[in-house]
Amino acid sequence: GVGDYRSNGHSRILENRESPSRNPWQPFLIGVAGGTASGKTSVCHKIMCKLGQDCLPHPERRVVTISSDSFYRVLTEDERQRARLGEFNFDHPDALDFQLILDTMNALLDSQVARIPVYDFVTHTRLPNEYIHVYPADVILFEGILVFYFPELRNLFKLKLFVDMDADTRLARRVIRDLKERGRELNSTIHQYTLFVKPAFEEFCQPTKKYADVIIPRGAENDVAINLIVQHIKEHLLPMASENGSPRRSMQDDSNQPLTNGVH
Ligand code: UZR
Ligand code: MG
Repeated sequence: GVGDYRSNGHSRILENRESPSRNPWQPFLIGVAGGTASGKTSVCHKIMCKLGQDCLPHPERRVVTISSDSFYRVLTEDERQRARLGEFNFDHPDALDFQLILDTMNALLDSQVARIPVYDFVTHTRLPNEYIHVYPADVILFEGILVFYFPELRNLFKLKLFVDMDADTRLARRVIRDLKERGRELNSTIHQYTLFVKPAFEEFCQPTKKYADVIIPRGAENDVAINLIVQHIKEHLLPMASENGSPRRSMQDDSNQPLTNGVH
């Protein structure tokens, strides 16, 4: 939904900027890569839940997830025609608007509100005058098959996760998802997978696994790995836990509580 990316980090950003003794506040940017249907979205959701974010109203969330699906390039008429015939490769890095991704991530790291386009997969254009506003949060998860492909983007991540899942499981899930959620036909799903998805995974996604700090086998099922990551995120955020003598609620002490202390 449109509100999904919302998070209100304003009050604390301003407070931190007024404190000269402290490094400028920056969101903790996490990249989440992995093949199609590997469980990237589910892993991000689980991380948010375990940080107590899912139960918060969107404007109060301190953790936001952004998907690279929002950043597909607007296609030319010729490309759109090919897309309609299933002959356009959406799994190739060129299908993404890399500059817009970079500008958006840099804006968020610079504590600015970012405006993200809403991509329409039916027309392969961006919905006119429709944007999702992302407010700088404490933790920003950016997930997508190719988020480690571009070096400039890759270097912005403070933590890089690769969600690993067997290719046959991913194909099975992708087929079910395309048929159920995307209204596609079995034949065209298999055709697209064979022609584009699989080769692009092997050429552009799989090789980026080596850049990961943590590889998560079995994807979202792997609660042990997800718990370790959540613990790491909490520890990284801990130095910011108190402010001007008024202690923030420690994220470590109350892992089941939402991170709402900046919101008054
Ligand atoms: P993941 N994709 C869609 O087919 N429709 C959408 O609305 C969004 C994404 C496909 C995309 C790529 N290619 O293969 C894959 N196309 O989903 C990436 N077309 O998404 O990482 O969740 O599998
Ligand atoms: Mg997904």
